[in-house]
Amino acid sequence: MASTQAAAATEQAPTKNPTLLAWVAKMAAMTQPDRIVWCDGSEAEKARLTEQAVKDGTLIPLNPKTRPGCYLHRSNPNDVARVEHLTFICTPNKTDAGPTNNWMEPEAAYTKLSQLFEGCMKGRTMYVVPYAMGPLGGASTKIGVELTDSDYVVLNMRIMTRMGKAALDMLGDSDDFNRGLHSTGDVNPDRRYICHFPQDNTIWSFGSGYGGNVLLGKKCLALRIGSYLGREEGWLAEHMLILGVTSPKGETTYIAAAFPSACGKTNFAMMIPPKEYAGWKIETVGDDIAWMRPGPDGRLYAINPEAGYFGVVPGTNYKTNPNAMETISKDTLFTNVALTPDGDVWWEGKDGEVPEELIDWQGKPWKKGSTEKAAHPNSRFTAPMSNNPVLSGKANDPQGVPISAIIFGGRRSNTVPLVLQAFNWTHGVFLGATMGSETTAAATGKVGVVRRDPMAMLPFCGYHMGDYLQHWLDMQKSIPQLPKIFQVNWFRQDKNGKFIWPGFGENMRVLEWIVNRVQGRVPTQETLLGWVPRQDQGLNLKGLDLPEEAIQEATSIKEDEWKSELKSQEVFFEQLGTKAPEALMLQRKLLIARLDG
Ligand code: OXD
Ligand code: MN
Repeated sequence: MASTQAAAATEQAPTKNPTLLAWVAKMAAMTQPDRIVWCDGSEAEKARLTEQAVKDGTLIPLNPKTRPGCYLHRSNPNDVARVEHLTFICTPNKTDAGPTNNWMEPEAAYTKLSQLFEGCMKGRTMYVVPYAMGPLGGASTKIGVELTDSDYVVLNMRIMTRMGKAALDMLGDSDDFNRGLHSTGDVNPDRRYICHFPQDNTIWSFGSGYGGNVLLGKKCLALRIGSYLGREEGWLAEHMLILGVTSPKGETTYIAAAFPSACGKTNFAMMIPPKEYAGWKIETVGDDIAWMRPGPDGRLYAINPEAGYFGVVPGTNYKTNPNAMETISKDTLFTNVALTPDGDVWWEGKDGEVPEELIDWQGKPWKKGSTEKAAHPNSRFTAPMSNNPVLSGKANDPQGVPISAIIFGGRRSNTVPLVLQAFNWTHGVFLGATMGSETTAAATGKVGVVRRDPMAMLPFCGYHMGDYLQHWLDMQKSIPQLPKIFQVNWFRQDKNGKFIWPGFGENMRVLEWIVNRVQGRVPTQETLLGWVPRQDQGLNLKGLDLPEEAIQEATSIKEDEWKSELKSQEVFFEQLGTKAPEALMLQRKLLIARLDG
């Protein structure tokens, strides 16, 4: 059997790359698929796979008049989010994975997962999916190959990455590619593992069909393996959107911003400025991941390694994100939203009346007024970035864009003010390191609990978090023109639990202040925590219907809240033990001294 699979893998292969052929043959011998299909990324292939996915019930075609080229997928209800407790970093030493990751010894992990993968593709097709993370031919671009038995994964990968022949051509005969193996298995949460082997540039994912667990280019390669490679090679792989903001004078400033999952990165990256900002323009380079490395001119350059968006659907509407609504109007895969009687999709927070009747995300009849959600809170769209009306002309530039500001933003109902600027790079790294955020539906587990989420990378850092923070500090030496660092919080609530700051397009006001600070145009006010907008020459609040007290509440710094915040930060730093960077410990001491002083 094994030799038949090996022969089949080689015979039909559109490549002579010996390392790739040998690896595919080895994986095929283990998983024993009935067929091996090498994906070329063509339109014909897309049509074939889509037809087959419709036939086998994986995809439901939507109304071609209202949603041309769009399909609905319903996942197994036990498989709707990332599974952080089943995600492992497999390094020879446990300390290399660090205290914030689950760890398995590599040989033990390979053995355990081999038992699951053994024969798991019998009766199924193994798709060989070559893909590029980053613009084709770019120096920062990385090649991966994902072997999967899911046509849904292939169809998503062709949106999210540059997939097929072009990626294979870029790889040529090189052995420098990520080896990704995925099987949906029997979608049993007791037999579900997402394992990363950074030393082998390998990912094995078993038992899930959810994007964040199985589109291996995204969280697994672009962040977990990427962050590991970034440390080895002197760059940063970050959970950040990248946007360009252009003033009426035509000056463009590029900004990267880290927010935890489901905290509005996609909305921010596609924001439409309010009417007071006529002539200003926001353009999207990326909505989730940034790979950043020093450029020849001493600035930090960022690329978006992805080619599509895997965004949270609920709450998306023409008020919160008109550009996302346009983006998902065609050629989009929807996962776990509700279906309307006329073949369109619906979700909580969509514009217009709530329909009287729907089919919910689990395929069950749903009536208006039901206490159950019609769409899953973590329902998603997968859409090509080329659909985005405000896609930056630089999104496909292999050089990337020079970053002038980095923003760290958590979801905090209290404590963290609307915006502040770090005193310097080290203080900025401290602000990123001490980010906390209330958990969301993007990962399984309790929602709304504050957890430390350094740089929004807690679930995505592929090595010891202490070493990761040290790597950030060390990068200062290789970036002569450092970006300025900022912290924001759109999510502060009043005593009735209502968001104080209106957010969405109005975040442009904060962005303008950041741009002005970067360009050295406005003075600022020093506080215990950092520099904040001055009352006189600060945020532009013209046309914003918000009482003065609300602005004060959103921007306030309450010392009692900061005393408990510091305790929670201490628990996090203690976890890092001796790997907690000394420079950050000093920042902490300085902050305590300022608060006590
Ligand atoms: C995502 C996530 O899907 O962060 O981007 O979970
Ligand atoms: Mn994300």
